[in-house]
Amino acid sequence: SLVPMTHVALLPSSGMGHLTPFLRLAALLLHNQCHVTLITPQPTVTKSEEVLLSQFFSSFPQVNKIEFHLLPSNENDASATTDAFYLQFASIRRSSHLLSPLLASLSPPLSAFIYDMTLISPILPIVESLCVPHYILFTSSATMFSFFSYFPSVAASASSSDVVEIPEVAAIPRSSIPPLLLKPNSLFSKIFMEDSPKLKKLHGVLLNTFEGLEGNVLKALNNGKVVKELPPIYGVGPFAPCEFEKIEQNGVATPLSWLDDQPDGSVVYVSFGSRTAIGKDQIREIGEGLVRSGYKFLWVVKEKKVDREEGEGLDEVLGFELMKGIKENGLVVKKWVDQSEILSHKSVGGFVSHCGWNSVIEAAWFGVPIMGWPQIGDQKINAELISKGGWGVWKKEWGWEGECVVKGEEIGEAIKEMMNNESIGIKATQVKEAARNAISVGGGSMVAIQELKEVWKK
Ligand code: BUP
Repeated sequence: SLVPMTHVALLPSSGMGHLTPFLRLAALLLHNQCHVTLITPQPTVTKSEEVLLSQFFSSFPQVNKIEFHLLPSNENDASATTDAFYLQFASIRRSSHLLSPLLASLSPPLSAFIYDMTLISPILPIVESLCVPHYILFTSSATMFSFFSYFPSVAASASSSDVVEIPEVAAIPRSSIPPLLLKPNSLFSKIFMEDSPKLKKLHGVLLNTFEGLEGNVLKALNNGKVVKELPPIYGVGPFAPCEFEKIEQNGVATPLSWLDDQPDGSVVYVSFGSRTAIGKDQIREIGEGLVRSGYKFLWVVKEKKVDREEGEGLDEVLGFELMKGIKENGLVVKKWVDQSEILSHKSVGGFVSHCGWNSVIEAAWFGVPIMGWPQIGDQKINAELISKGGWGVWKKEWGWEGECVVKGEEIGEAIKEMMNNESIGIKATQVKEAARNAISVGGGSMVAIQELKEVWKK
C-alpha cells in the first residue's frame, strides 16, 4: 500500500500487573491498524503469564513474536532482592543489550518502541543508536508517575520529612511512600534513582489512566508543573479487558455460574492481586470478617507470591468451623479467575482490593466501589486517589502488608461501609461513565492514540 505501515514493538516486564496492560495496549494498537511486534522475556516468572501469552498469540496470529531469552540472574541481584519479580526485572535489565540486533533487523523498520517503566537505563542506549522513537508504558497511576519523576530530587529529604509535596498533584505522606523507596539500597530505589532523571530523553510516556480519574495530574505533568523537561505524557486508558483473556479449558470458556445465582449487587469480590501472598493469621481474619459482614462473597486466596508454588486446600488454614460459615455465604477459590468477568457481573456490588493499578482501572471500568486495602508499593497512593474520588473507602490505619493483623470485626465493618454507602455507589457509576467516555470518539484517550499515530507516521 502507499501508506507506510506503522510498526510498533512492545517489551513488557515480569508479572501479570505489567504483562496485562501491555497486551491490552497491543490489542488497542492492532485495532488502530498498527503492525505489532511483541517481545516476550523468557522464561516467565508465573504460569499465569505463560497462559496469557499463549492465549494472546493464538488470538492474534498476525503479531510478530520474538522470544527474548534472558541471562540467568546473578549473585549481585540475589543479594539485592529475594522477590522473584524484582529478580526478573534485574535479569531483563542485564540482558537488554541482547535486544540490539533483534530490533535492528525488524521489518518494516520500527515506528516506535514501547517498553516497561523499569527498563529505561538499559534500553535507552539501544534505541538511541537505532534512532527509534521510544516510549515507556508506566503501569501505575499518573499520580505514582508524578512521584517517580519527582522523587529523586527530594529523595534525601523524603526519608526524614513527613510529606512529599508534589506541586499541583498531591501531598504524599511518608507513610504512603512505597516502603522500598525509603531503603536507598533496595533494587527498586536504585532503579528509581538511576532511571527517573533520564525521563527527559524519552519521546513520551503512556499511562493507563484517563481525564475523569486523573485529569488534573495529566495536566500538571504536561504543563511542566511537576518536573521541567518531561516528554509528552499520554493518558491512553482505560485499557479495556479483552476477549483473549477469558479463561479457557480445552478451548472452552468456563464462566463462574455461582455468580448468576446471587441477587444483583449482593456480592463482595475479594482479591489482593497476582503477587501478594497473605499470611495465615490474616487469611483467617479475612474469612471471619467476610462472614461477619453478612454479605455474599467471592474470595480469591493466595498463600504464595508465585503461582507455581501454590498448594491446594484451605481447610487447614481456615479450620472446620470457619470453613462451614464461609461455604454457607460465599465461594473461596485458590486459582486464577477472570477478574473482568467478575467485576462486570451484575451480582457484584463491591471489591475488596489491594489497589494494584490494573484492578483499580478495571473497577473503574465496571463502576464497582472499592474497599482499598493496600499491601505494598504504589498501592496506598492509588488507594488515596479512590477515597479522595469518593468511590471507595480506605482504612489508613491498617498499614502495610505484615505490619499487623487486622481483626475480622473491623474488616466486616469496613465492608459494610463500602456496600451500604449510597454516595459511593453513585460516584462509582460516574467514574464508569467517565471511563467509557475517555475511549469513545473524541474522548481524551482516543485523541491521545490518534496523536501518537500521527507522530509515528513522520
Ligand atoms: Br489474582 C488475579 N485473576 O485471579 P494489579 C488477578 N487478575 O484476572 P498486581 C485476574 O491480574 P502490580 C486473578 O484483573 C489484573 O488485571 C487482574 O494486576 C488480574 O495487581 C491483574 O491489580 C493484577 O495491578 O500487580 O498483580 O499486584 O503490583 O504490578 O500492579
